[in-house]
Amino acid sequence: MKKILAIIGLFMAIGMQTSFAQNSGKQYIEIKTSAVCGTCKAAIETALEKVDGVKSADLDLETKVVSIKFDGDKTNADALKTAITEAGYTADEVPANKVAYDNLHPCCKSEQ
Ligand SMILES: [Cu+2]
Repeated sequence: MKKILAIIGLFMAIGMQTSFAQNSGKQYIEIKTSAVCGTCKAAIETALEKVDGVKSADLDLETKVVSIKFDGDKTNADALKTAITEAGYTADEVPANKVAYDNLHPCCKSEQ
């Protein structure tokens, strides 16, 4: 019986690895934001680095794109976008949280 369970477990492990390979482990994503200045850059990077599983977040102010390295077992693209929008900025197609956006420094408000 133990042997059968071990074999079943092995097949499940292989199956899971195959189906979740793209969503687990080390992941990298680039998200376009509405950052304007250095304050925005710091706010977005800080918000992202607070998300469990995020290894690093680096925003390029020229392109407004934030490059994020994260652990796909702990977080995902949607959660990362939510962290950005809740800081008051847009994340790709997701609009900024209205309240957070209204609380931004006036110079950090992009055209929305
Ligand atoms: Cu700003």
